[in-house]
Amino acid sequence: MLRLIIIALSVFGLAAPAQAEDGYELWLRYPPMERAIAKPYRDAMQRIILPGEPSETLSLAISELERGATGMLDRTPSIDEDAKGRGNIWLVSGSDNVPADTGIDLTDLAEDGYVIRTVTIGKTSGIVIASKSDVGVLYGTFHLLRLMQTRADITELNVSESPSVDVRIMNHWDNLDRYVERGYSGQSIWDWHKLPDYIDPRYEDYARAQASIGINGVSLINVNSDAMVLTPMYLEKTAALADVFRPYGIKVYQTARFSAPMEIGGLETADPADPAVQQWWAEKADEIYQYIPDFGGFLVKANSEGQPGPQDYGRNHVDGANMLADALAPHGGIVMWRAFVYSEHDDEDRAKQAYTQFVPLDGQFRDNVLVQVKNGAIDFQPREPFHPMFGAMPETPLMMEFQVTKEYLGFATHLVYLAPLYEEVLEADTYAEGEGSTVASVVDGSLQGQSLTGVAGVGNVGSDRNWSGSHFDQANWYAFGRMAWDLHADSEAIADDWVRMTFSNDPAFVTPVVDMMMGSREAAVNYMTPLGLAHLMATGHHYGPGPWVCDLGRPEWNPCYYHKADENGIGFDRTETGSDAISQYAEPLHDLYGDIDTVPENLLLWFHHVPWDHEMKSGATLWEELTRHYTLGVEQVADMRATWAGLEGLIDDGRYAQIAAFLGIQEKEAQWWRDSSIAYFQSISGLPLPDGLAPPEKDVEYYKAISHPFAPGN
Ligand code: GCW
Repeated sequence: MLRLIIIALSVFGLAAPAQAEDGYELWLRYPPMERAIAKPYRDAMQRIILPGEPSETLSLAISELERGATGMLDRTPSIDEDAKGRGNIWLVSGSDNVPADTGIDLTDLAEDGYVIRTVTIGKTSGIVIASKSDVGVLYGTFHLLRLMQTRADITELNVSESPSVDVRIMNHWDNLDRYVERGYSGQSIWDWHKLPDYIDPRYEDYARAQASIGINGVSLINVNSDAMVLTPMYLEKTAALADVFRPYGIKVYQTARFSAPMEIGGLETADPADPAVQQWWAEKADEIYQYIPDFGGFLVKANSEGQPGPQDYGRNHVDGANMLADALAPHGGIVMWRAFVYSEHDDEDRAKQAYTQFVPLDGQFRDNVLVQVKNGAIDFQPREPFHPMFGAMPETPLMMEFQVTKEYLGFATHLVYLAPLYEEVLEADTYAEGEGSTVASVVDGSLQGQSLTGVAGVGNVGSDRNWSGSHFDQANWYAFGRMAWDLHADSEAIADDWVRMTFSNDPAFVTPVVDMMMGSREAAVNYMTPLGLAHLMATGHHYGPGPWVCDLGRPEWNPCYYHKADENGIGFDRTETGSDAISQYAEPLHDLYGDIDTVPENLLLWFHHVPWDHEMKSGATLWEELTRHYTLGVEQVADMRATWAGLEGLIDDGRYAQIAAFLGIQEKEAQWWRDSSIAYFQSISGLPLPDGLAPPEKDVEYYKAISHPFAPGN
C-alpha cells in the first residue's frame, strides 16, 4: 500500500511521504529518488559486469549496488559476464583484469584504493569501479552510491582515491561486562556472553557501515583492558567477530593488558626483560593467530592512569612495545602503543609529560610499532593546541587518536559536529621541517618518511537503536571514517554528504543544517571552555561544569589546576616563567605561543596566566571577553534550536522530534555552563558583570551543590 502511495506521489512529481525512521539505517538509507531526476541514474544502473564467481567481498559490492538501485531507483540491475550497450557497471578487482582500451592504470593506487571512471569499451559504455583488491572495489561501490545518494552528476566520472593512511581503526572502550567507558549510546554492541554461538545480525550491519567509510580495523575492548580477553574462551569469541568482519576488509585488534602474563599466565612478573615473559607473549601471539589468521595486533595503554606497564619494572615504553612487537612480527601484526601517559607521581605539567617520556625514545621502536598520540596534549578537550609530539619524533611513526564519543563535549545530547576539530588539528602546522609541516603530513608519513601509518578514533557506537546515542552523533562516526581515509577532506563537504544521505537532499534542509553543524563545535567551546580554557568539566564523569573543584588528592584531577584563576587573573602559564610547555613546540610556534600579544586568542589561557584587565584584540578586557564568549555560546545554541524549529515537516517526525528535544537539553545545559562558570569566576575576580550582560540565574553555591553521581559513561 505504502509503495502504491509512493508510486502515485512520484508520478505526480511529489516527494515520498515522511516515513518512520529510527536512525538504524545510518547514512545508507537509499530512499526513493525524486522521479524527475532519476533518469540518468537509472540509465547507469542496468547491469553489473563481473566475469566469474565473485569472492565474498565482491558479492557484498554487488548486493550493495542492488540495494542502492532498488531503494533509490526501484530497479535491480542484472548481473552479467559480458557488457551490452549502455548502463554497465564493471567491477574490476586486480590490475590484470582491467578492461583493455580504458586507459585505466592502477599502478599508483594503494592496495585498497580505487578508480571510478566513465568509459566506452567498443560498443558498450558505463562505469568501471577498479581496484587492486576486492575491498577496494567495495569502497569504490560505496563511493558511487554516495554520489547517487547526494545527487552528484555521474555521467562523466573520473575518481581516483587512495587512503591517506594504512590503519583506519575504531577503538572501542567497551568492557567485557558490556559497560562502555565514556559511552553514551547504550551498552557495548559486543554481546560476549552469547558469542561465539549467537551472531547478532547487528555485527554485520556494523561492519557494512564501517566499510562504507573506509574503516579497516576495530579494537574491540577498552584500553583499560582485561587480560581475560586473551584467554582461549574469548579468543574463540573474538574469532567469530573477525569472521563477520573479514569480508568487509576489517581486521580485529585487541587491547593487551601488560600484566597478562601474571594474571592469566601464572608468571611471577611481567617484566619485558624477562625471557619467560617474552616467551609467554610469543606463544600467546602464536595462539591468537591460530584462531584469527589475520589478527591485526595489539593496542596498549601502559603506565597511564594506573594501568600496568614496563615502568613498573624500571623499563621504558620501547622495552614494552618492542617485546610485544617481536611477538607479533612473525605473523605480520602491529603494536599501537599509546602515548596518553601521565603519572600521579610526576609533578611536571600534565601537558608536557607524554613528550618528555617519548621524544627521547625516538628511533628505538620496532618497525611494526605505531605510537598512538591523542590530538592534544591533555585529553580530547573542546579545543587544545595540537599535541607537541607531532613532528618531534621524525624516526617514529605517530598515529593520530581522535575521540568520536563526546566525553568532554556534552555526551550524546549536545549537537557538536567534530569534523572541524579534526580538521583544525590535521591542518595545524608543526613547523617540524619548516613551514608546511602539517600534522596531517606527519601522520600520513609524507613529511618524515614513515611507511606504517594510522588514525584511530575512540568510537561512539553502542547498542542503541540509532547506534550513536543521537542522530547527529552519527555524523561524527561518519566524518571520522571519511577523514581517516582522507586527512585533507573538507569537514563542510563531509557534513553536506552526511546530511543528504542521512536526512534529505532538499536544499531548504541541507543548507541550514550544514551551517548549524559547522558552527556547533565553536558554540560548545564558547559555553564550556572559551579562550583556551580546558578540563573544567565536573570530575569523574565529566558531565557539566566543575571549575570550582580544587580539593582532590592529585593536582591534575582538579579543574582548578587547569584554569588557575586567582584574584589577578586566569590561565595556565606555560611560558618560560611557568611550566615552559612552549619549549615543546618548534619555532616559530614557540615564540608565537610564548608571547601574550601573538598567541592566538582561542589558545590564550592554555599558554598564559592573564590579568583580568588585559586588553583583548576587541578592545574589551579579558574579563569582559570571557563573559561574552560564555554568553555567545548560549545564544549560538538558541540559534541552532530556532533553525531546527523552522525545519519541521522536512524530515520524518520521529527523528525531528528527538533532535528538537536534545537541542532543548543542550540549550539548558549551555545556560548552566555559562551561568555557573560566570558565577564562579566572578567570585574569584570580584569584578562586576559587563553592562547589559544578564547575571547568572543562581549564585555560585547553588551550582557547586549540583551533583550527578549516576551520569553515564564514567
Ligand atoms: O579521556 C580519558 C578518559 C578515560 C580514558 C583515558 C584514556 C580509557 O577520561 O576514561 O580511559 O582518557 O584515553 O586512556
